Amino acid sequence: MSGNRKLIIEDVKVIVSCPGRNFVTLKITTESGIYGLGDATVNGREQAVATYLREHVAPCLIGRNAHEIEDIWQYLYKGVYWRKGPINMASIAAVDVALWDIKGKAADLPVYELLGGKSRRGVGVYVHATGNTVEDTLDRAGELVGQGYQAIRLQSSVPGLDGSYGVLGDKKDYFELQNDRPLPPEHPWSTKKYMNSIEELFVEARKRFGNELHLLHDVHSRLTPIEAARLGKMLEPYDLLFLEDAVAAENQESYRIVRDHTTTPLAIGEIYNTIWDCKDMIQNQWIDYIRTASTHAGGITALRRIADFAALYHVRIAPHGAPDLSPICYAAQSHIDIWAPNFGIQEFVGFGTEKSNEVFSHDLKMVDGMLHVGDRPGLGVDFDEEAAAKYPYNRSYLPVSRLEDGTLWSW
Ligand code: CS2
Ligand code: MG
Repeated sequence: MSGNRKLIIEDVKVIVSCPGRNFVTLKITTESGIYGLGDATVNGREQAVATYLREHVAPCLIGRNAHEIEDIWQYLYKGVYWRKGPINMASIAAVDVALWDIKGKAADLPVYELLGGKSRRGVGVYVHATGNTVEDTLDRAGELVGQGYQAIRLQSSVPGLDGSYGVLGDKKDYFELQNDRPLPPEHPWSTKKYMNSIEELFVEARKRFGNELHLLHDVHSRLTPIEAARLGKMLEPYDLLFLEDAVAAENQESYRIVRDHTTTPLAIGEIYNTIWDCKDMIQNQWIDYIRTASTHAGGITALRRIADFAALYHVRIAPHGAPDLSPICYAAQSHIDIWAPNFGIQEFVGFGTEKSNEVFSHDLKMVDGMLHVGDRPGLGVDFDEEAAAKYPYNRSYLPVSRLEDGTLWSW
């Protein structure tokens, strides 16, 4: 394999920094000086993926032609013998995204043009309203509606389960950096208490906002299939855009039970690493939205493949967009979103913090609840290494969930 326009990879750098959150950033530089950026952040396990990249992946990239994205992807997937897995796939994703960035810069085109061009004016998003009570949650949702957002995910603490679900006891949002705690914070869970209280949130939301606003909800995999089926039926009158992660689905077949009982649209996939993890779910049409993220499912090359496969079965993409995905991942997904014919909706939780904006820059814009992708060549993101050096890695864990008797539960 050659090609006349080789862009030889000269340097591969892995930078772990914590500008408000821990991010693993990959920078691939070619002999021409053109460089590309990738995100390899696996929340709570950042050093594992950084070491994997530094020790095992970087040496294989030096001297290769950066244009050969597909061959490098296959080399890192099939070639290592050990397929799939979050650490492996986040590493492949970071390389893949950095190479797309390089290809775009070399072609002087934004990545979405290389994918086939724009399919829509902007990318529709959903935002989060979270609170300790139904009223707090809906007040927050009201503010977001006032800012022009048209789709809102509602999460409220469960009465009787102190600090659970969505908001911690000290009001620290559950996906903020938990670095003031040496070990994962623990939350109590009771499916009974949750099922007894959840409907009120949506009853009140429809009373307050009417029927036009899109509403969503994330169950964080805490139910069994038959409980999820009951929840789906319970929420049907409130017309959700989707119900997310109702059941943990290492066993994809679980979704058949949920699907057979409810017309509430279903979404899953933020922790899936490959197309294989969602294959049965998509081809049996058990879900409506696939939420695989660029960073966790193998990059732009893999996400494009998942999107095309899903399109055959009327499944739309709704990529994960939590704050533990770096702005580089967010940019990569936005290019996919603006192109994919079967785009559904993109999760959006803001453009980062003051610190992260010092380290990462991007050309995305939010206008009236719609994300607009800029036309800079490549992904349109940049990374300031000097600024990143000011914010060293800071170990932090996601919370864990336990039943009231102490049994460890899904989160
Ligand atoms: C969530 C995430 O955004 C979502 O839908 O499920 O907040 C998730 O808990 C975190 O990204 C975990 O890293
Ligand atoms: Mg989720």
